[in-house]
Amino acid sequence: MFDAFTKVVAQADARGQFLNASEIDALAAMVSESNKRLDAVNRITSNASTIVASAARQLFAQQPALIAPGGNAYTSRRMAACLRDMEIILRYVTYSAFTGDSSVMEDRCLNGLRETYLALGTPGASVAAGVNLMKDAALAIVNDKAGIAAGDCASLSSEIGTYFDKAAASVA
Ligand code: PEB
Repeated sequence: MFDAFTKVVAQADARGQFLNASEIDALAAMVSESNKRLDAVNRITSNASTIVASAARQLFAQQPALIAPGGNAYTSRRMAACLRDMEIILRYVTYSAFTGDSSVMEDRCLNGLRETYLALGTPGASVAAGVNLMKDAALAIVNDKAGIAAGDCASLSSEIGTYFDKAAASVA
């Protein structure tokens, strides 16, 4: 498991080189902007159940077959498993956003997930659609201007977006 710092160190070590100026500059920028990152992680974390519930509601509105008899989220057991899976994926996105690196999510959540869904008969494309809906809901909350010091969060938002994209692509 890497974070933005250990990843750069591992890459430099593999080359047998010191950290170069652009690597140090990039990490220094990450440190100087770190309050935004912590605020974003805090906002997603403290609104996790809202993000999961609103994404799931939209997913089932768009794909009603999932909750119809015989559907992959039909019966409260499957519905509970589905909401739980969405929450697990969102949790790993927050870890990735916190550390600035997706390896924790790739290693502990996404690795083998496509094969798991294939074996379960759970439609990966629908899970991916759910992840994309969580992305929209989470980024709307991250970018909410209310109650927070104004700042440019474009690059942080797009970085966080890539973690959702990675999760969606790994199961689609
Ligand atoms: C992954 N999901 C399910 C299972 C596992 C995971 C291992 C089988 C065991 C169980 O039922 O608990 N577990 C989950 C995960 C990690 C993990 C991400 C990462 C560390 O350990 N059904 C739908 C939607 C979708 C869904 C498309 C978006 O209609 C999910 C939610 N996952 C779903 C369902 C099941 C499941 C299991 C319905 C139950 C499948 C079944 O038993 O029929």
